[in-house]
Amino acid sequence: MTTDTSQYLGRQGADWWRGAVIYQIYPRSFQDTRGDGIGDLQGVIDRLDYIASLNVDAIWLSPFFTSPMKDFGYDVSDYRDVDPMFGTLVDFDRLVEAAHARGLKVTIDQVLSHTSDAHPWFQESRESRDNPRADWYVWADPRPDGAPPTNWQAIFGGSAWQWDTRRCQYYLHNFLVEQPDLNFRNPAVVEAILGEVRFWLERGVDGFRLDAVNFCTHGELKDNPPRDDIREGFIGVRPDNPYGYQQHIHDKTQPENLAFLERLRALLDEYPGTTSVGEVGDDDSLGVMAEYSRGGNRLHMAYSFDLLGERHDPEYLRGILTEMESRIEDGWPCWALGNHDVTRLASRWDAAALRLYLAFLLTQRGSICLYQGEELGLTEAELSFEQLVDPAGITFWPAYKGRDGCRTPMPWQADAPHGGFSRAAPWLPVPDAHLGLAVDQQDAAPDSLLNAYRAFLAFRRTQPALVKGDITYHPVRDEVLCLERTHQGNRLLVALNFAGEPRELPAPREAQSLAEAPAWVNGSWQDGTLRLPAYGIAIARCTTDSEEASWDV
Ligand code: TEU
Repeated sequence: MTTDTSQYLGRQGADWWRGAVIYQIYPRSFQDTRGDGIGDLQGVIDRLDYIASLNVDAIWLSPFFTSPMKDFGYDVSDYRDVDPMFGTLVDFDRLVEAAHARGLKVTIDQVLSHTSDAHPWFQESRESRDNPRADWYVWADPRPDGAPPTNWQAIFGGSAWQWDTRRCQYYLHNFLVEQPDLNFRNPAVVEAILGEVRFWLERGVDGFRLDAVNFCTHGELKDNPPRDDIREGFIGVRPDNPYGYQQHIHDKTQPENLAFLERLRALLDEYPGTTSVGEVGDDDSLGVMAEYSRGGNRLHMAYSFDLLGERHDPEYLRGILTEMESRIEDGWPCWALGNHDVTRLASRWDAAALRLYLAFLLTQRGSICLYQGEELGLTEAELSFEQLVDPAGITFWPAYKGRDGCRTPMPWQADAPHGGFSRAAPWLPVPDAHLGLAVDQQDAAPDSLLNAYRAFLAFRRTQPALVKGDITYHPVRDEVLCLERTHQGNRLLVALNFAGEPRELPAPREAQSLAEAPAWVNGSWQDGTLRLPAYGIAIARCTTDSEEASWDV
């Protein structure tokens, strides 16, 4: 193929983020250089060559800001500084410079919907009902009987309202008691928050992952109605958590939040080439992803938990993806199969099909997030109750074990203490089962999962149709999901066999296996027949003049 791919490499131009692959780093668990058992920014710097070797386009750093760490950094007490356990602002600046030198963009988490209760804004706000920041958080009087103002539930357990004895009022917290929600209905709060975001834009970041972005604006203080169809597999939405018993009509995803997103986008537009991806947790996440990312004046992208649950049959996956395509208009999705909030992919879906999942994820239309360790096939760590530190797991044990199992440290070296993560005992243990999967082991093995990720990511970069092309899905047949990506006359066919046994299907005669694809993309197209091994993958090119080539044979 003679197409000049340089403009599609995903790293160049102001829309580098469209179709980019973003590697999520959970700094506490990436690499410790200070010997305290907790990862740090210097550790990320030291491992940038590894990250660049994966052929990803960007990193997303989970929070490293000053924090009492009740929710491991998602409770920020100073938006403008680095927590001493992670290093300093100087380290951060060095990290940005070193990443850029390797062609990696740097995006950071912004936890704007709530602060830590140790944040000076909240400390002031809770002092009285008439201080200058009295209205910066969501305060409300009790009901006449002293009960909380509404029936809203916190995702991490209990009422979303916490009584405060100074003001003799309740404050709203959608997550932990120590994570009071900011009042985005107050224009002064919006101005202050935009100032915090500008601080990082001025420091040269390339974008933001916006935590729980649909929680920023709360609604009228009215009770949420009940629901009876509790879905499983999402944080908070589970039969053992009353958060899942309600329709979340009033507590989040309010139309007024759009005005905030538009202000935020206007700010980002002052810094060309920066981007944003909003995390959405809602009963209608796909609708909110579309609403938040369309129009060119809100977020650049949004992502949800729809591919982060237990279900992974091809009908389900196709259902989510086709619904997204039909609703997103000019918006842009971001997809992930793992993150720091959900059970590790290798333990959640079929461990035998990890190459299939990687090909599935990386052939979808949208940008992609990979979570550290996914490329190694790390399994969920089995921890005892005594080892847990995540408050969500401690509260809901044993029905829900929380998020520690997907947050254990990266294993770098099989024969080093703690897998080479730290000289000291880490904040969460490195499971023995992870040592055989350590980076040094997989680096040396050409057939390793790590090298499969590298190869597929390198291949994807050369295929504009996979990075930015349109997408169409065919009906699932015999557990085989078939899709097409088209871009400027190039047409790629992708077949993904979700069955644990081989499949043979009729296929367009014009389809020709793509020689550039990694060798383990092992299906074949021949004389109108597609042959796929168990969990096999096949990618073919159809020439432009074979538009009529059809799979519906
Ligand atoms: O998670 C947000 C979150 O859990 C919800 O938005 C989720 O989508 C919803 O429950 C599904 O219905 C983020 C972080 O990723 C997480 O680590 C933090 O603990 C949390 O916000 C609070 O900051």
